Amino acid sequence: MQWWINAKLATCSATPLPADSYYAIGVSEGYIQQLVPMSDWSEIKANQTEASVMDVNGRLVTPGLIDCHTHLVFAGHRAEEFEKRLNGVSYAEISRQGGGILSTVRATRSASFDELMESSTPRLLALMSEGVTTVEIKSGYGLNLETELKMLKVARALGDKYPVRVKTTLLAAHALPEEFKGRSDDYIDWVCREAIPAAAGEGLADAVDVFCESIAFSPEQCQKVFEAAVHYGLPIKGHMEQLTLTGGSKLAASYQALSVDHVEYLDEEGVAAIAASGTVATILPGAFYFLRERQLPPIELLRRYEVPIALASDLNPGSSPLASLRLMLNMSSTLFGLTPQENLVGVTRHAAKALNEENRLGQLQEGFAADFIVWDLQHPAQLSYQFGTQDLYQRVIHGAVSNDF
Ligand code: DI6
Ligand code: FE
Repeated sequence: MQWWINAKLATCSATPLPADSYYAIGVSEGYIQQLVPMSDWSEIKANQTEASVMDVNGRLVTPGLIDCHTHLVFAGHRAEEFEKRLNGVSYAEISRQGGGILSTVRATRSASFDELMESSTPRLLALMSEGVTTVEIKSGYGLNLETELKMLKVARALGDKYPVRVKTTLLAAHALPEEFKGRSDDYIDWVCREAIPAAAGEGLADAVDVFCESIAFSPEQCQKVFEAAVHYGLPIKGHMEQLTLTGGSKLAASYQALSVDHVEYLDEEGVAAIAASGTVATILPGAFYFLRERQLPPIELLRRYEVPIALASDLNPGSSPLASLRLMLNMSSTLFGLTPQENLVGVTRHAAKALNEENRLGQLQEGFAADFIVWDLQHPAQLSYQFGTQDLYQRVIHGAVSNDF
């Protein structure tokens, strides 16, 4: 058994341990086997034959952070578009000029597998270096079979190459590709008949996502995608109520969605529906901030209905080119009013639930994966309070220390 001793734990479990005591964490075979108060340590130590012991000297230990919504595999950038918007050109006009999501689609289609690996790696490493041990990565900049699958393969390959867990999501219903202009129902048919079966058949997707929005796909179209996903045994998620109220969240709830994401325009009916289905609401403060949105997500309603709230970076070239989950922890409090405790659970236990991993990841609990971060911090609220400070002391994933990658 390997031990980390004198740890101040933020377990992120529903039933927390007493906050002020120090614990020893016993790990073997990649899992947390024991959590014991330090008052019992001498007895345990005496019974250990080949124990290796790491004294963390009272440092804070949390579960590894989980970024449960990213689009970090893409080619190119959209800095000119950012500049244009600041010079007064609207997002819609940029779209009409062939910019927006479709400009990233063109760049991603022309990039090779290796080029995509290369352009995505620094974004992944940035997240990892600040404590992320699990990341979700979506497709959605391919919009044809070859490139959607290429993106998912790159995502899987990143998980094989670096000490991080990657969960993949097929987001073929992200935007309408140029070749289907004026034929969005035909495109949705293609998503259901070709894209979902191919991704499911090759084991490349852990879930299926849609962009349900006035500028993307209608609830009726998203329902077809959900039907196909269910048929192939894949759980569903949705980009819902980001710019308008579409009723997409209620629809997603009727398919037991893992999460509905953005949800700025979600109404009480929708909140009640996702509360009943056990769906996570994932808030994305980076996109809200970057697009200078004004409509705040209904945090009070989500609290009242006890909806689990996760938060994520939405890392993408158009609406959140921000490769930092720590920044999201800070913005979640400063922009949306979440408490530091809500934030921490939002990037651990609730984020794990949003990825269908609630029984394995996101908590310091016996039987959970030994993914945790030892911080050069004393209080868990510091994770939300300060930003840009280098606070990571040790990163442990599947029981192995992985500070260098
Ligand atoms: N919602 C978003 O915020 C991103 N995708 C989505 O469905 C935007 C993606 C982009 O602009 O490239
Ligand atoms: Fe997104």
